[in-house]
Amino acid sequence: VTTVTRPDHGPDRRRTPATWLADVPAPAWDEAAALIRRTGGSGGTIVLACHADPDGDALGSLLALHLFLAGEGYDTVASWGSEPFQVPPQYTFLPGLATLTPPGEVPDDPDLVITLDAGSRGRLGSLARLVDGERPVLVIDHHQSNTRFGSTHLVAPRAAATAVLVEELLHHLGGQVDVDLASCLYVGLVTDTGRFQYANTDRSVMELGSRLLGRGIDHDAMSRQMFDTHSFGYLKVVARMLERAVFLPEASLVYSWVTAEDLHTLGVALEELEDLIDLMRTVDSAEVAMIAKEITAGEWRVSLRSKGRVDVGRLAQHVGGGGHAFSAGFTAHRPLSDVVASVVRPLTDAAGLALYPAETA
Ligand SMILES: [Mn+2]
Repeated sequence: VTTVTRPDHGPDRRRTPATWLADVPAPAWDEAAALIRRTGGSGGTIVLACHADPDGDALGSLLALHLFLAGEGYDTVASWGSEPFQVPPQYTFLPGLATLTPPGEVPDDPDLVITLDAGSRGRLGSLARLVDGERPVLVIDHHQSNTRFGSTHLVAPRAAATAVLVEELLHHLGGQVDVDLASCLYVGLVTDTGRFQYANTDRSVMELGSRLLGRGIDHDAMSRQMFDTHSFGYLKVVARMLERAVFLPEASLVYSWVTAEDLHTLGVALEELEDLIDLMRTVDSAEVAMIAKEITAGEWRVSLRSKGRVDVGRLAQHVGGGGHAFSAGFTAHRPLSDVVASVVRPLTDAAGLALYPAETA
């Protein structure tokens, strides 16, 4: 049993030993902290990059680490490699958004790159080039499919969110989590746990949530904007998606799609559709839910969710994507019927692909 000593941050820092901690070799934390301190100490530039088209965990993790390091006097630049460089409307309350740098203005030759919530080099979009070559790259992530593309890795597939890992790193850096950092971390935690409802929600998640609430965050206002606020056009997109929904019992799959034309005519941004999949996954007779969103003509971004019996992370990897056992995705440039077939085939031949976890409770 390895015990990790953590600084005492007051009475609200009670902890249950978290299972996910065992995913990261203990020395990696000191290595990561030393790397950051060494770079900062010599006046070096640190580029922080989360995955392209960021979700709540990517944004929250990016901003928490960026705000902390900038506050400590580090020269940090925070960005992600996709255009338009725009924060989805549900996350505009996040602190520090004005300090973000568009990808085109990110320095080409930083002294350290830290990636957040990105499972592979490709997920960094136009910033992927920064992890090539000799410079140190610290990878902070919780995707089971992580390809270990850096030089130092804080990768814990059992961590509920990248924000969980960032909080741990902050403590190794001797950082205090103030209300702004807590707000960022909470966004990562609440979105990646499906509002504390997915199977990745364990005691350590609830305790982190509790610690963050202890910092005085405005969690109810944040939740309202993240989950309960939509444009009128969004309702119409939902209506079209539901109307098209298809149930395939032989694959235990329910799926639907949203076209680029829907988004254009109804004036809805792709980023607003992050939680559509949660509606699809409520269908009682389907183990797997899928939504395909058309980014540009013929290019589909596909989200997959599993209720737990099927490993959709492995399914997504099989078709060129990645993710977690119960939440994953991929991008495909082919006709929708082919996209659907590429998912249905392995689902109807699940034994061949070993999509099902070994033991089922
Ligand atoms: Mn995440």
